[in-house]
Amino acid sequence: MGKLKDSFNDMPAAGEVRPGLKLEALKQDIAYNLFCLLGKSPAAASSKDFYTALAYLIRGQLESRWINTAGKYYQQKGIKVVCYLSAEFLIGPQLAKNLLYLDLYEPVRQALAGFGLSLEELLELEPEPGLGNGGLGRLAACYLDSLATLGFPAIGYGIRYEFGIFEQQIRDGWQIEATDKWLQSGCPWEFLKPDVAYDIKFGGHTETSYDESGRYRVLWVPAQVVKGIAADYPIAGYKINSANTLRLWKAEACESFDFQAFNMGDYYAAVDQKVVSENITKVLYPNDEPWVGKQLRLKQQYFFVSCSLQDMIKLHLARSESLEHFHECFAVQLNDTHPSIAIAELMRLFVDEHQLGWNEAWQITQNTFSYTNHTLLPEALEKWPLALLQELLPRHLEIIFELNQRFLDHVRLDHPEHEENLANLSLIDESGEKYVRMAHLASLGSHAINGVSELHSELLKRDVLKDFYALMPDKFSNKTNGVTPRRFIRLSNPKLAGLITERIGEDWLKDLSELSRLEDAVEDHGFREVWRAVKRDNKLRLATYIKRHTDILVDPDSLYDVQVKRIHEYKRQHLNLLHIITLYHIIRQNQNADIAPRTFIFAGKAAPSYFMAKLIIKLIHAVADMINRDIRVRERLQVVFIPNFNVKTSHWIYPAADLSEQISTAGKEASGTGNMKFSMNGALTIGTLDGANIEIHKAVGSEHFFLFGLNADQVYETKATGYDPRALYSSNDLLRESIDTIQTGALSHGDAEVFRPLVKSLLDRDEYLVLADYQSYIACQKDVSLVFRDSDNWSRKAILNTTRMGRFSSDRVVKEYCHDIWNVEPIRSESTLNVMDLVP
Ligand code: 26W
Repeated sequence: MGKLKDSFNDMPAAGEVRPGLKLEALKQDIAYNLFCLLGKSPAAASSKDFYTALAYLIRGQLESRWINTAGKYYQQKGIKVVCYLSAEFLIGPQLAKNLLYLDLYEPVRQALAGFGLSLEELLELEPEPGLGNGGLGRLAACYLDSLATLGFPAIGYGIRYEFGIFEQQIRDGWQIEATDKWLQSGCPWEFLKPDVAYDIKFGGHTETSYDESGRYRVLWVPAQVVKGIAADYPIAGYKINSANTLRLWKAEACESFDFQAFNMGDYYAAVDQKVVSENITKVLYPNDEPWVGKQLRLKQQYFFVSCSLQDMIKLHLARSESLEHFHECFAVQLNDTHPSIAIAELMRLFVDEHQLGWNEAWQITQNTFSYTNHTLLPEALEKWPLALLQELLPRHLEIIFELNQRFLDHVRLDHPEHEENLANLSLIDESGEKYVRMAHLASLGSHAINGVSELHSELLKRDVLKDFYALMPDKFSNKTNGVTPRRFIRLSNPKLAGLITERIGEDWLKDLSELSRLEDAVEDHGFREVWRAVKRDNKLRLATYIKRHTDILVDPDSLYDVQVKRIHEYKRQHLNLLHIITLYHIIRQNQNADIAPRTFIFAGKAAPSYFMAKLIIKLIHAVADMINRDIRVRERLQVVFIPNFNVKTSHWIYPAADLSEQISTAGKEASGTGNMKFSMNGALTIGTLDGANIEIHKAVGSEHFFLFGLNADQVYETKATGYDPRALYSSNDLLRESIDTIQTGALSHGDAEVFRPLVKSLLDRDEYLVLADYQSYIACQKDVSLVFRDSDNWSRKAILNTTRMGRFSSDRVVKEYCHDIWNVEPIRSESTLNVMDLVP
């Protein structure tokens, strides 16, 4: 113990980097890590080795503030901790962020230069933890960043997928999914904690009895038990000496090798348990929006939820708090319905495992949970078949039935005016094979429900959850999404960040509303020139990236027209393509047509089982082939698809865009967050009145936003009053010509079959009103070309877009959650804790 005491005592105080961690010391430490971690000398080490050695050095630097913060959770009584439950966390590459947050970026760049290495090159080697599909997962990561930076005590709870979102490769224009081996050479940011482990039950049956005090008791006799162990990741705050924790759960077999089976020569049985158990956290489900009711998906959801709630109860009891105060110590956010089985699980833990009374347990449960909905698409709303729940989670099904019974009785007795809504309110969908509506369970079991943009929250109250809103309106609020400016401006666009800081100082990085102080710079001609130069540099940089990854050379002086997001029919990448084909025909028909040179940049993954989305990727490549090969047009039009869109790729794209495509059918995109990242980086938006576009349009000013298309009410009207897309096809020449180009095989070497399903869906149903918005979109794009011609005026608008995006920081919305829903206070950071007091 003495020795330990000494080594701990010379630990640097929280936030203070190890003394002498100057250039020489940094180089020594890197060399030391190469030697003791990898057994390599600097001379023999590869760049990947240097990356690993550096990453472990930086993680060490994070530890003191991390341990310091964790200590406070334990020590300070009555601290309320936010627990963000999400099946997805798209945290992105960590090294550059941690270097920035530790203020070590420059010193490390120089130290590496001392080894003849470029920091940028090393950063490109970092595998990205692709533990999410898109918007929902990235939002969770932005919120963890803001919670840490604002000093709020928080834990992110999720799943440690061994294989994350697939790597997208393109073969002959088609998406190919490759396994994502992000853990191949380990992850330096991960701290596996085998001692933090919980047993998770599945299947089996329940047995009821009355205990000695006559209390009704239910015992769950599981068919399978799996172990969940913690993998912790430090989530540093920006320029604050605290760090929160992302705790991801890994499934393991309770018994990883069955020796008896082995002795009997049944080698498969010997490892069967191991395989079955570990399968639970093997891979991320790559679909966002279309929901698939796979048993393994439910196992994944219950697994991480039960680990997380057991972990919270252990921490709670370790702080010698009693369970009746649980909701005063933990605010648990449900990131969509994916973790919503947590409501039944907390009831089980309270009632069955900790003998709380039902009503008391229910009170605490409702006060603990809050639920965010991220989608209105009916096909994305989760509903689990009763049969599957009966088989996998028999006790939870009992609890859900009991909750439902009491809920419907409560409505009948206390709200008879809602009697006729009982079937719509019920947790059980009695149609077909009967399902549990997870959005209803989440809404009933939470004290707060919110949407992610003003329009979305309105539609939630008017549509998906209208009966719950009618019954419990006070629970509902809106929390318009936000994004972290640290990663999406400072880290990915350092030149722009430098320009802003030069003008208004750097407080904007912790308070984005400061950007409005940049407004007067718009009138400064010099500032506009530098602004344009920064944008051009970023466009050049992206051009090199595109050349390297697609072998297409784009013109950095053309208008970069960018649409990057998951491929989905409601996001209407195919409407964007109709515009491109239309421009192609206009130029072909009139070489002197006044069309500003444009480079159309697409990126995004399609869910592997989503046929139409994959066909749209193929069509993007077919249009690119046709245009990029056509010498008559390619001076003015180019089309590029950047493969494998993820957080890392996005760092190259958002800073380089001139025009941000946010063209979803109004009422379908819950919020969007890419729209915010583009505007913050000085891109102008062409978009519909959908999701957060509406609030961006309001913030930046209608004269600095290219608005088009039907709004949500008009979409509803158009559909309600009988919509005939074929009529539009026949009555609009340019539209018809463009669609014919797709269906005649002109884009597919004469094979008219390949795109038929897409054209058919457009002409028969056009579910997402692509044809209805075509003309307005084309006209709006014409304005874009005209405005872009005057580059100085364009940069005025671009600057105003950036200066007016303060509200869309994740810091603003996290403060709203903390104040309105979670009711948590930031931890006072001055009180540094002596880590020794932590060692039991
Ligand atoms: C069960 C399959 C599944 C998986 C993920 C269904 C639904 C989802 C997510 C809710 C999809 C998603 O990422 N939604 C996006 O969430 C963002 C963050 O709030 C919003 O900005 C986007 O508009 C919304 O599409």
